[in-house]
Amino acid sequence: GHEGGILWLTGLSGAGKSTLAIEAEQQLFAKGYQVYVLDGDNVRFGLSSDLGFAPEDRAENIRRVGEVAKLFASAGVLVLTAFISPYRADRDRARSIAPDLFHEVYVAADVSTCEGRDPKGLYKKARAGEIKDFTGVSAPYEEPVTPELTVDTSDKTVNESVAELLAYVEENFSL
Ligand code: GGZ
Repeated sequence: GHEGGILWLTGLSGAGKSTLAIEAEQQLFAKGYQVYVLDGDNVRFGLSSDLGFAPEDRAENIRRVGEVAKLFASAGVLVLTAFISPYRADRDRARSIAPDLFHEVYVAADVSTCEGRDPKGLYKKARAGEIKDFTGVSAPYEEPVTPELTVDTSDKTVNESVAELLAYVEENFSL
C-alpha cells in the first residue's frame, strides 16, 4: 500500500479547493487509496468552532489542521486539506509539523475569477462591508513561492483540474 501524506491545498475562497479535494478523494478511493478530506465544512464547525478569521485565529486553525493531518498521515492515510491558509508563515509552520509528508498545492485562481464565481455570495457581502477581513477583498492572500504543485483552475474544467492533482498523487504515492 501507499505511504501516508498531506496534500495541502491553498487558495482563495471560490478557487475550487474543496471541490477539487472531494472529487479527488472519490477518484482516489476508487483506485484503492486510503484518503480523507479536511476542510472548513468538517473542521470549522467542530475542532475550530471557537475561531474566527482574524490573523491569529487563522494561524491557530491552520496549526490544528496541520497537527490533525499529521496524525492521519502517520496512520497511512493520504490527507487532502482544503483551507484558504492565506499566510505563508502559517503554511510553513504546518509544513514544519510534518516536513516529510507535506506537499503544498496552490489552487490558483485570481480574485476576479473567484469573485465572478461567488457561489455563496460571500464576495458580494465582503464588498458591501458585511463580512470583514475577507481574503482577497479586505484581508491578504500570500501566494505560495515554491509549491510542490500548482493547479490553475481559472482556465479549465473541474475534471481537468482533478486530473492534474491525480497525476501528481500517482507519481508520488504508488499503490
Ligand atoms: C475568508 C471566509 C471568511 C473570511 C467566512 N475570509 O468559500 P467558503 O466560505 O466556503 O470557504 C471560506 C471559509 C474559509 O475558512 P478557512 O478555514 O479555509 O480559512 S483559513 O484557512 O484562513 O483559516 C469562506 C468562509 O470560510 N469565510 N468568513 N473573512 N473566508
